[in-house]
Amino acid sequence: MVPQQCTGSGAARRFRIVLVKPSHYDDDGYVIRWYRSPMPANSLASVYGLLDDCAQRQILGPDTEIEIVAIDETNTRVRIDRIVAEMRANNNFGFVGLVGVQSNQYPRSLDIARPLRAAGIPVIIGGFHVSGMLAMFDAVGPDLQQALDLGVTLFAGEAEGRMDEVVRDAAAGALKPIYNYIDDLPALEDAVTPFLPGNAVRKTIGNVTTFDAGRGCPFQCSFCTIINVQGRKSRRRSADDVERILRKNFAHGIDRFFITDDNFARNKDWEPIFDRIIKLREQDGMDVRFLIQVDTLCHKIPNFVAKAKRAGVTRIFIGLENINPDNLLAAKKRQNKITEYRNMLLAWKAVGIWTYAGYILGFPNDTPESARRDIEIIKKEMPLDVLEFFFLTPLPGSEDHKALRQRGAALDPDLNKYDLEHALTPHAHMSKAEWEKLYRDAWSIYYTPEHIETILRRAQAYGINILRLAQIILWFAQSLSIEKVHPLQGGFARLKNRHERRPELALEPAWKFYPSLAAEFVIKHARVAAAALTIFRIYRRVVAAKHLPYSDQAMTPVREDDTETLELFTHNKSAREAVDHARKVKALTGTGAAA
Ligand code: B12
Ligand code: SF4
Repeated sequence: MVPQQCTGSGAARRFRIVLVKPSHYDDDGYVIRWYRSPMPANSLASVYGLLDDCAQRQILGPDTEIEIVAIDETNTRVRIDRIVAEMRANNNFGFVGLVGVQSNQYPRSLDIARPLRAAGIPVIIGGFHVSGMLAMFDAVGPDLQQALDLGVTLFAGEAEGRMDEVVRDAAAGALKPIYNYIDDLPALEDAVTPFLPGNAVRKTIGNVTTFDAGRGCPFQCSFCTIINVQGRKSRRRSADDVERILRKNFAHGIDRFFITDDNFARNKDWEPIFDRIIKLREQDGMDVRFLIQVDTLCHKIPNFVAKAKRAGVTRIFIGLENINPDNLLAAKKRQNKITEYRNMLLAWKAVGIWTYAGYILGFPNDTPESARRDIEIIKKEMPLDVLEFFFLTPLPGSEDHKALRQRGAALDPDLNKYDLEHALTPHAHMSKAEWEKLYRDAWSIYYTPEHIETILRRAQAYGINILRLAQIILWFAQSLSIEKVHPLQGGFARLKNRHERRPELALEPAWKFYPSLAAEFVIKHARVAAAALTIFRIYRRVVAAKHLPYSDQAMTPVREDDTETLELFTHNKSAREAVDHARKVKALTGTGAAA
């Protein structure tokens, strides 16, 4: 493994840091890894940037150079034997950092840590699992205790402003068992910006990268981990920081960005940041483009949509979650008002920005029938492009998880499954099998050839680049059925190693493993080719009809009588009540969207 950062060459000692962003195991027990992953990991870039800054400042003194290696396991095999050999050659002077570890990646992280600890190498685990658990519970639970028993150090909270302490302790051989900064979140203005060296970025698909312009969200959704880990207060990077990040990447040919803020609309500096990007685009000729995550009320913020357009936002992601107000209320997602959904989507469409939305299956009032009906309503009445489905999941770090744990509810003990793609708790109206079937079916109910054609026709009418949209639809429509993973976990060309299997599962014999891997490869690629051909034909048909005007129910501007005629507002009692409530608010305040 070649170091990607060295400073102070000629120094007497080298402090070696290996950063690993772990992946997790698929349902057959193999590490999910791709020839190319979609984009660089922001958690890895953040931690790398902070350590690189330590190296530049020579915090261990001029006689000790700091050398950093960054590995993203979603696109690179982690060779534990090599890490052990290289560390041994350096007298174990350094540490391995397991970075941005989510709950579903925690079992894999322990499997990576075990042989490293056996070889005497210091290991630190940071990320949402450790932070989420220590944010919600006073005592260390059995999962974190397992790491502590191995001698692994846990880092909770954010590392901005704390990395010097960790590196100095590690160099002195005095790492503490736990660094807990969860109640002391750092300001981000002028904080070190995320950065990854070229060779860590090359194994991703395109000219896209990620950065966070801010952290924290003011809302209180009960399934959310962000508010308990990153807080409800908006902390953000300055417009100068954002410009620095954009210019640095642009100079390396990267001009597409995913701003990872969970809710950029509630970043208190969204406007100065957009203004600065508008200047970069309109005056300095930097054609940068963005995907941002926003909430369902963002269109009501004056200028937000218009400035997003000028700042080069081409796609937005919205946590729509559900169209049943009683479900939204149960999840404390009070800011999601079904009476605003169409206004919001039409506002984005009016400026030619395409929309991704997340839809959660398994809220308390969902049944297989109601969820199927809801998806059909969305197809007919809402101008949405890409829809993705998730299981309602009690993620460690969320209020839901804490409440279930405290009630002693049955929770699946395998953290590897906490990836929003598994049923983990009993549901009042569905058996586990029914819930799982609903999840699988949801994708095919939404992405029928007819509806793909409708999405493309609508998008064409709004002036959206439909070739790119068709490619993304191919990815989202097929990922689960062909690759058996959620599109957000996907990549290009799945790789598997026979020896990278969960230790609880047996090593498959070579005669069985390799032929089935080869067959799987051929079958998968044949299926992708067939699906691509189908979507390409639809695309050609839509392009051929370009000169014909197109409109449908979903594209129709919001009208006074929508609340009487659209199923979105009439399909059940709670939807009708939400409409009545919005009417009352409008009568009292003169605002609100309902007729
Ligand atoms: C962007 C993002 C994605 C992107 C990743 C894009 C990219 N390449 O970066 C996409 C959309 C692909 C994605 C996918 C998934 N994601 Co995601 N994602 C996020 C998001 C919004 C931001 C991550 C981020 O960059 N955070 C900022 C960094 C700086 O924070 P951080 O990782 O916590 O790191 C800091 C500290 O923890 C600490 N630290 C971390 N590691 C280390 C290591 C050491 C040694 C030290 C000292 C310190 C330290 O220092 C860092 C700097 O302060 C988070 C939510 C969030 N706000 O973080 C969800 C989040 C991490 N994702 C989550 C999930 C579940 C997933 C998926 C499983 C969903 C799915 N089914 O597809 C997949 C998994 C894919 C994968 N292979 O990782 C969950 C995890 C929850 C949990 N308890 O585990 C989160 C928290 C969102 C949620 N729903 O709650 N995700
Ligand atoms: S709006 Fe999103 S980030 Fe904010 S609390 Fe709800 S789920 Fe969390």
